[in-house]
Amino acid sequence: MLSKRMNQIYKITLLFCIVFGWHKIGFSAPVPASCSPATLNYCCSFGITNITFNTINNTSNDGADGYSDFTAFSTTVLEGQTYSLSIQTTAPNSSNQNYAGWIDFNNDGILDDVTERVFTVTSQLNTITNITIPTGAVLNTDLRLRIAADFDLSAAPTPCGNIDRGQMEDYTIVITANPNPPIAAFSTSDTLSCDGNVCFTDESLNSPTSWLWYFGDGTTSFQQNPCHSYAADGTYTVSLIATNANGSDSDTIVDYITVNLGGQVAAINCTPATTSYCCGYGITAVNFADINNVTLDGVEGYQDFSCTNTTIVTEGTSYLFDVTTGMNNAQDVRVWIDYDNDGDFNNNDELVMDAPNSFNPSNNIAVPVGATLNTPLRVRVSADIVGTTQSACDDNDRGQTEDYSIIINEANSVNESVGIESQFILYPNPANEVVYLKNLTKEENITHLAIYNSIGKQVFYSTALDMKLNKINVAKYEKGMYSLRVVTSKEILIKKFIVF
Ligand SMILES: [Ca+2]
Ligand SMILES: [Ca+2]
Ligand SMILES: [Ca+2]
Ligand SMILES: [Ca+2]
Repeated sequence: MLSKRMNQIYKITLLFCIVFGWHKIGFSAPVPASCSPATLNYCCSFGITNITFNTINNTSNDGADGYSDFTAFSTTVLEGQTYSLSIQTTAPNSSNQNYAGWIDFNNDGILDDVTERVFTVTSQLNTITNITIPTGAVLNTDLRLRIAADFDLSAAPTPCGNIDRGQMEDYTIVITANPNPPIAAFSTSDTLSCDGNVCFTDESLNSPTSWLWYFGDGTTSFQQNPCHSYAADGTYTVSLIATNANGSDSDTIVDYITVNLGGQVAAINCTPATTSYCCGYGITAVNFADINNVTLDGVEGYQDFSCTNTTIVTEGTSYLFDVTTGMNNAQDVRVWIDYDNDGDFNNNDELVMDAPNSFNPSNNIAVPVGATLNTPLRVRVSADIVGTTQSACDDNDRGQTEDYSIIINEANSVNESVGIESQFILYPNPANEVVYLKNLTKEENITHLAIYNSIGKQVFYSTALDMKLNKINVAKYEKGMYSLRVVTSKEILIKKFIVF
């Protein structure tokens, strides 16, 4: 009798499990994890006090609880969908944390730091980030989701490394097959390009398995995340058709990409990296003439705004250069302008602001006469921990480097000057081998000479000059009209001549 009743209970339980699934009745959990990292050096409310992810909304104690197994909290998600994850930490903790997360997609109990990492957030207080569920994971099974929060001056969290001050929390997710066709979407960070190279990111939902891109210049690609090189200036409309086993969808963005090949600054052989970012170091705004660029701090590392943030200035004129670095940390702030457009910054005459140990410095910058004209020139801004003596190529310790550009126009006052000009004689004109510049004045020293071709490109520059007579070799110049700029101790003259 007893045996029969036990048998009935067993059958009912089995039926229950088959019908409703293990996880729905609370008996199940992910396979055990290979590790449960401890919290070391807990203090000051570090850790996680709320996780909100899909249907999970769990408020908990901070890192004082150490590793916390919340796998009783489960949520079901679709393959190929992206879900928002919110992580909160509570006052009085006012220190930023590094966050990371992993999902045991293959259900082997091991959280692989590369293939199963689903997000990384560096040095934030509270954060909202996205988790995209890939295809190919084990379906309809309880899988472990692990979330780590750690002191941002410690090593970044790994799935099995102990935590410094913060904590790890584990949850359960169940991934189910996605029956939907794609919803096509894409983006790029290069909507304005000066080198013509544009990389696109597929942001389609529901896991497309093939892609067809139309770049707007008659070319296409089947890659998921293609980079394309536009050969000509213009504005281009871009389309993407995304397809999976359930169907297709397309997305078109009209006039999405603008290519301006003339805006390209000279290449430079260094782009300083940010090491050990923390605590709000870096640059949050730059204002200079028409440049007004508000950005994130050093968390973004090196940023090249030389194509998208450019301004026109006039030689011999002063402009306020204003760098916002925030009030958290004094920083060493420096600004360089590549006035001679050689792709290199020298500290003698191209370091235009040197503001050590300062907050939000600004400086009046006088654009010199004699710089390369009518050409985009690279401007470099660096903000870094106090006490380093960085050059324009050194990596930043905590802070960051940002590049901008300027185009220098001639001052109106130097157009075809009068008066004493007649005492500087240029001959022969036209020329095909050499030209001579003779100075008939007694008191004016020539400080430098520069020659520009018909499109404003500098083809000659010299400060090694004779007081009375200078000879310039033009034998290798292409035929055409040239402008010789004569800069003296008193004035600037323009002399036009022809090479034949
Ligand atoms: Ca917690
Ligand atoms: Ca795994
Ligand atoms: Ca910035
Ligand atoms: Ca230079």
